[in-house]
Amino acid sequence: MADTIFGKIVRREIPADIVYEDDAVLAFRDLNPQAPVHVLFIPKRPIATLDAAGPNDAALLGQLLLAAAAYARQQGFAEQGYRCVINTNRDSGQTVYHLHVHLLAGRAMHWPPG
Ligand code: DGP
Repeated sequence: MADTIFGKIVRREIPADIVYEDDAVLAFRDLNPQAPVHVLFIPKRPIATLDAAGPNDAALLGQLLLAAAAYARQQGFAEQGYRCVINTNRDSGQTVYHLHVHLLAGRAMHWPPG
């Protein structure tokens, strides 16, 4: 897949406010936050979209979600609630084609989303 701005963040070629890292996952604050807490969880090994993921990516996708959930618990907002979003392709509003989980928290959110 084509390199993206998130690939540059993984390689530390551009700065980001990194809040979590392990062998497979990197998490950093969104540049354009949509909630008081807005963190992006990305796989270090890039996958362009959820639509491009396959059975070989199953464990990695699980790691992303579990890392987001653990962060929410550690930061103390899990019980109050949060939202995880994976925008996928054009109609969802995906702009960076390196799969990422948006973790949003710190305010009440509406459903259905716009
Ligand atoms: P999406 O629309 O789902 O593809 O979300 C991409 C998000 O990435 C968007 O909320 C803004 C964020 N973003 C874009 N460029 C950068 C960047 O260089 N640094 C950081 N921290 N976030 C970025």
